[in-house]
Amino acid sequence: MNTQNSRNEPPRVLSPGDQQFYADQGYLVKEGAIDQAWIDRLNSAMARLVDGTRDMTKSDQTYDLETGHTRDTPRLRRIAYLDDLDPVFWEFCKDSPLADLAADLLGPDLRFRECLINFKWAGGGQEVKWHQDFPFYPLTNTSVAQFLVCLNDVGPEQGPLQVVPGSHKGPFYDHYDGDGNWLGYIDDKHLDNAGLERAVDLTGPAGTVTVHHCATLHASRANLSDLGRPVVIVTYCACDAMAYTAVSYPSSNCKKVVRGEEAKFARLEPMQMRLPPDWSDGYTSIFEHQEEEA
Ligand SMILES: O=C(O)CCC(=O)C(=O)O
Repeated sequence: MNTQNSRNEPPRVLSPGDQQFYADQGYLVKEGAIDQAWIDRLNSAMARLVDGTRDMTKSDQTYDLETGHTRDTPRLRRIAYLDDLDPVFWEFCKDSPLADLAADLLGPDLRFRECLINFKWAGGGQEVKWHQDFPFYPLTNTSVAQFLVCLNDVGPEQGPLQVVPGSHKGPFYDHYDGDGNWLGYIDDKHLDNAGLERAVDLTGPAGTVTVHHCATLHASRANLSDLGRPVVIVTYCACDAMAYTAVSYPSSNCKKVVRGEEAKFARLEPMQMRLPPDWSDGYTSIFEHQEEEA
């Protein structure tokens, strides 16, 4: 993992202790990382997008509707391509403290990959099964991570993200079944010694940012509470991490440099990584893949 700042610049928003915690544990939780003014703007933009789905009757590559979605009671699992849908989201990805936080963990030369919302709607929002992110989008090195921004307060009853501390130092797991079908999760039979009993819930008030390393084992329970759990998810990577495969949500901003400079060299970590399916003709969402295969 490369959490070192190769230009020896001081961290922008994190402490050296935060950086060390991430390097050791493969995740970090920062309460108050995003201020209320940003959270209000993001919530308003999200509400406008949800409102625009009222007449939709089936999911497409941008809007992933949950069973039970109607005009009067919209229910969604995910909206992708946020940075193209509303300028507030692109401004957030490039100009907010989130990119500074990401640069403190992934390196000063930082590339944007994607921005989406996972909703976990109140009263049943779907679980996400155990998986690692890197097998979905292998790059030449592992300086890539997902940053989740809580738009509501998130407690244990709302299906928060769960991670297994330290699991980023362990193996990459296969996300296929025995017949070579993509599952989008890790089959239970591989998880006996994965340390799931040590998993921790990543909770916090609105404005909390959680980040997990691309090899960290993570999942989340269904949201059976009466309070939704919308999180904006932004994926950044180091500029010298080059993609081996198509990006799931290739927005017009995908791969733009948001901090520092474009890379002159690719940095390669030795690895043997089973490639995901080719999504260059379109990706739907992890919820759909996991549901199909369940
Ligand atoms: O929204 C969640 O709880 C899980 C997010 C996640 O792991 C994913 O979308 O890949």
